Amino acid sequence: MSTAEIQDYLKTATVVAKEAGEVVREAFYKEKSLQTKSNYADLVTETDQAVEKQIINSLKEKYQLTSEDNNQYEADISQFIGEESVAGGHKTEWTDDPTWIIDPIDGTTNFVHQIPHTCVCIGLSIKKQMVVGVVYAPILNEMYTGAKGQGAFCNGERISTSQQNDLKQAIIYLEGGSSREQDVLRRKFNIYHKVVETTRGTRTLGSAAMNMVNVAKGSGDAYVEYGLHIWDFAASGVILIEAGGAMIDPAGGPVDFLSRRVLCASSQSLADQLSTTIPEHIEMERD
Ligand code: 2AM
Ligand code: CA
Ligand code: CA
Ligand code: CA
Repeated sequence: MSTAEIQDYLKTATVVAKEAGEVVREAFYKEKSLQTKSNYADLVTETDQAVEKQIINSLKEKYQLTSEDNNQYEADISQFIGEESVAGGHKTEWTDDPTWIIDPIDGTTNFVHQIPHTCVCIGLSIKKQMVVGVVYAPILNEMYTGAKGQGAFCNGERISTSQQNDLKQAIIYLEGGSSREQDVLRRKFNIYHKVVETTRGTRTLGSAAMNMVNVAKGSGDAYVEYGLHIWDFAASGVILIEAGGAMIDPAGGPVDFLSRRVLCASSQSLADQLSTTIPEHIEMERD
């Protein structure tokens, strides 16, 4: 794929994310229509679903994949992986085809509670390699973009990681997550304990993508998570890598987007240190 083609995809994703973000912003201070998914902490709103449909329809329109009936968009979803479409029964089938990977609202709980760290995520993979990533946080007015080999930007300004190499001086993002399974929580909080003990501090933004882009711009140094899905970290992953960061499996070795696990850091050295510090790794059921 040529640089010009990648640029075109990035431009499209940016425009579509901006339009989606307007819808999120419009709904942010209004009453939400809310449902729970797997448990009482796993939320979805009508806005999540509406925004995902809007994004998919806009991308189909741009690349001439329009179906006559907008409600039929799920019929040819093979090149789209979106959280709410998967929740609606579509399996995560990630192929070598160009695939848009969409999280319409990352940080739904923040969105529901009017906490501004909430964002629209759009990534593009080609041959299972992430080539474009856009994370737009409409309440914060932050548009993060990244394209393979072309750097990472926030509102058009180049961003880079902190290059922090000393775990003792590092700030690590961690999340409680939305699982309420006792075994997962016990392991998560063992990890939490060790990370607090060995680092300068921990932070929780309530959005996987916001944690990742903050590491990408040097506001904090690492993030480790178990329980994610590909749409939670595909787009922000491109931005992080292009900003000079490293993304690995928490137990070491290359990241696997279907493993539900990720460790990202300002540098490879910090990623490796954090990986070996973590006392146990949570095995998740793969996507
Ligand atoms: P969401 O808002 O799109 O559902 C909160 O912990 C962050 O992690 C959010 O980015 C949330 O995405 C994502 N997340 C969702 N389910 C999770 C889980 N079971 N474990 C960890 N993170 C999860
Ligand atoms: Ca969700
Ligand atoms: Ca998410
Ligand atoms: Ca979501």
